[in-house]
Amino acid sequence: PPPPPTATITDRFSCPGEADMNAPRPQIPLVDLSTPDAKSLIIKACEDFGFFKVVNHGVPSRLFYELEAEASAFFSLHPSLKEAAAPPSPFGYGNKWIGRNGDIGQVEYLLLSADSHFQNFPLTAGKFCSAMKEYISAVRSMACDILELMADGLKIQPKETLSKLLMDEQSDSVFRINHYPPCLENQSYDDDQEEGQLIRFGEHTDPQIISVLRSNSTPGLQISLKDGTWITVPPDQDSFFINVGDSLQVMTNGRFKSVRHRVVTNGRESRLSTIYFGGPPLSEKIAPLPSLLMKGKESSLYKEFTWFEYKSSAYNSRLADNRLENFQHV
Ligand code: GA4
Repeated sequence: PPPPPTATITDRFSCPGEADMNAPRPQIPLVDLSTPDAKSLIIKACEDFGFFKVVNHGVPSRLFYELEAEASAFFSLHPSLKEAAAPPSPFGYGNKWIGRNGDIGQVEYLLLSADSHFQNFPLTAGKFCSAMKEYISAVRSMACDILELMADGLKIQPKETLSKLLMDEQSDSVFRINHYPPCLENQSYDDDQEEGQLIRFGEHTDPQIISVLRSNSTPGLQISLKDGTWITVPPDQDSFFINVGDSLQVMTNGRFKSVRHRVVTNGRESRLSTIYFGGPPLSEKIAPLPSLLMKGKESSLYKEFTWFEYKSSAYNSRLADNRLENFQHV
């Protein structure tokens, strides 16, 4: 049986570290992938936020609307049918429990390997699987374009240094679909209650290299700024949102920051999000890229480790933990 929860889903969103309401709120960085300044905007966004929004990404909207329709149909099935696809460890349907170490959220989800052919998954046939495959392949290719712009902007050669990790046959990438159903009457809050918000997916950073998120038009995503204040990301169903993951923070020797994020909703409308987590092969060594250590002038902030070692340690941690701490040089 899973360990007892240590937080409750009805925890009210109090605002420790909430920014001064009168202070100007920083805008989420926006990158138009079709413009020549995309490269420099991406670098700046990754340094300042570890997060940005992407437009003109070239992924046909048909792909995400088809996937959304299939995913909604799946989540509206009778619980016993969804449970047939459980547990989520390593891959399958999950409900409330996040990871294996006692974290919970008011969310149901599907967790799949983005690199397999969904073997061991009960819904391997049919439109849902083909929609996922098509979507994952388009999103992976966009993530690779972005990683190549990053490499170029950071003067890393060859420019495929980062993208090839996602294209590798052994790449350990994950695909996740999160569904936040409307809350029961007594769990949602009135408009006039300022703090009427529920934390649905607790704060965390993503362990991989890069994450690509797309959601429907229900708000919920928040990111943490460097000073610890939270800002709400206005939803945009036609755009993608990019997160720097822990591994990319290490490869850039801390120049890019993996972004802390969480999902907070008022529980009224249902939110659906799909996330591709681009990870390297398990045997890949994760370390600052030599060309970024400025010809030996800058020392590495991190101990060298393989993705397997980092992932194992991450999967044994709690959601909100600072997972890179154990891998930092003191
Ligand atoms: C966060 C990013 C991805 O959703 C995920 C998550 C994973 C899980 O849900 O099983 C983890 C979480 C994520 C990081 C710490 C561990 C593992 C839950 C958790 C408490 C699939 C991933 O790769 O790491």
